[in-house]
Amino acid sequence: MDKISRENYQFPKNFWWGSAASGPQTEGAADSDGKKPNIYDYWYSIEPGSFHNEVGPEHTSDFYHRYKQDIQLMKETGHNSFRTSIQWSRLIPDGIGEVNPKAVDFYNSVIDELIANDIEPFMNLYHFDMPMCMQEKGGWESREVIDAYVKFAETCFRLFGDRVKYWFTFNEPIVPVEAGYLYNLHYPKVVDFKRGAQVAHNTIVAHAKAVDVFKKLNIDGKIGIILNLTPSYPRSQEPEDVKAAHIADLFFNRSFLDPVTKGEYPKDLVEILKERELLPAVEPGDLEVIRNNPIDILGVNYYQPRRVKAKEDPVPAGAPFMPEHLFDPYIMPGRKINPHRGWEICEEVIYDIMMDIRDHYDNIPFFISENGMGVEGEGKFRNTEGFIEDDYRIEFIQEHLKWVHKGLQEGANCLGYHLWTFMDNWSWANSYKNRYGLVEVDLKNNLNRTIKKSGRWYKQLSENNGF
Ligand code: BGP
Repeated sequence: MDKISRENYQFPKNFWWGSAASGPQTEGAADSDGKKPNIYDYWYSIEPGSFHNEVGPEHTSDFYHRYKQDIQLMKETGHNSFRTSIQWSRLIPDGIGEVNPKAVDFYNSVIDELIANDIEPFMNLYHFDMPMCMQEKGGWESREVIDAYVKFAETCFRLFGDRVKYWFTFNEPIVPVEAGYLYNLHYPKVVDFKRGAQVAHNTIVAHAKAVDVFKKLNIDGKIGIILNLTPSYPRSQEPEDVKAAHIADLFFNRSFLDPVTKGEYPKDLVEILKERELLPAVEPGDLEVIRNNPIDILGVNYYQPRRVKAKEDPVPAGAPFMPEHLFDPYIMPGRKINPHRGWEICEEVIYDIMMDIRDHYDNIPFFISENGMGVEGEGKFRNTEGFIEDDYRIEFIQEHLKWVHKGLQEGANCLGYHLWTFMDNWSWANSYKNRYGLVEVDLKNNLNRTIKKSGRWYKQLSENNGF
C-alpha cells in the first residue's frame, strides 16, 4: 500500500468534525412516552438469542434521558456537528396519522441543545428502523409504506426544518436489502433477490419523493442521503476479474449512487436484471420523480473495500439468484483486517472514493459521514487514571484522514469527517460487542460515560483543524 506522510495535515476552514449515531442505537426508552416497536424491538421480543449476549434495543445508551450530558461530552470531544436520526416509530407511533407530542418535545430539545452548544445538527430520517406496524403492511415492499414515509418526512421538515439545515432521507439503504432480503441476517429474514430489488427500488422512490417534498416546502437547507460505499477491486487486471468487479460495483454501489445523483439506474445493471427477469415493478411516475430529484449533498460511509474475482465456484443448478452468481469474493493475501469485526482496513480506498465522486459524479458536495473501528474487550486498555487508551483508534482515524487530505488537495469537494461513533452504542445483532465510541459507555455501571484517549485527541484535532 502507498504510504503518505507529511508533517501536518490542515483541513479547509469550517470543515465538519463530529460523529454519527442513530436514534434506535442510542436513545433507548424503546417503549416509553408513546413510542411503538420498530422491527428490531419486535425481532428481539421473539428471538432474543439472535442478539449478542441477548442484549436488546430497549435501553441502548439512554440518550433519551441523558442527551444534555451527552451533548456536553460532544463539546468536550470537539464536535462542531453531529448526526443522529429521528425514529419514525417514536414520532408517529402508528406509522401514519397522529404525531406524538412527547417525541416532538424530545427532538426539539435535542436540536436546541445541540445548537446552543454550537454543534450543527444533521438529521437522518431512516436508520434501518421500520415501524413494526408498517412492516406488517409489507415494509418497503408496500407502496402504502412509501406514502407513509413521505408523510413522516414532511412532518419532520415542517416541525424541525426551521433549525435543522442538513437532512438525510436514509442511512445505508442497501443494508436493509442485504440483511433483510438477501443474506438472512436481520428481520424479516427473507431470502429472495426479486423482493430485495423491489425493496431497493421502493426505497429509492421514497427517497426521491421526500426530496421532492423538501424542495417544494422551500426549506432553507440541504438534503441528501447517506450511502455505504464499498468500492470493488478485482483480483487482477485480467478482463474476467475486471468485469466481475464492475458487476459487483453495479449491485452494491451504483444501484443507489447513480439514481440519487444522476437520476437514473445504471443501464448495465438494468440489463443484467432484465435478462434474468428480476426487475422490480416500477409504477408510472417512479422514474420521473427519481430523475427530477438529485440530492444536494452525499454522505459517504466508508468501512471497507470489496475484493472480487471472476466466478470460479459453480452455481448449483436451480439455485435462486444471488449477486454472487456473477462473481466470487476474493481474499487478498496480506490484507489488513480488524479481527473484531472481520472487516478489511484499507485507508487509501477513501481517496479512491473521493476521486470517483470528483470524476464521475460531477464533484458533488459530500462528506465522510461514517468511518470507524469496532473493537471488542476495550476494557483491557483502561489505564490507571480510569480511561481507555485506544491508540489504535487514533491511528485508524489519522491514517484515513491522510488520504482524505490528499483527496481534498486534488480537488474533491469533501466538507467534513464524522466518526462512527460518538459513544459506544448498541449495534443491531452485534449489540454492544464491538465498541466504536470516542466515549466509553459502561454497561456494568449505570451506563456511565468516560471519554477515551481518542475523544481527547479528537478535540485537539477539531481545535487545530488538523493534526
Ligand atoms: C454502519 C451503520 C451503523 C453502525 C456501523 C458499524 O453500517 O450505519 O448503524 O452499525 O455500520 O457497524 P457494526 O455496528 O455492525 O459493526
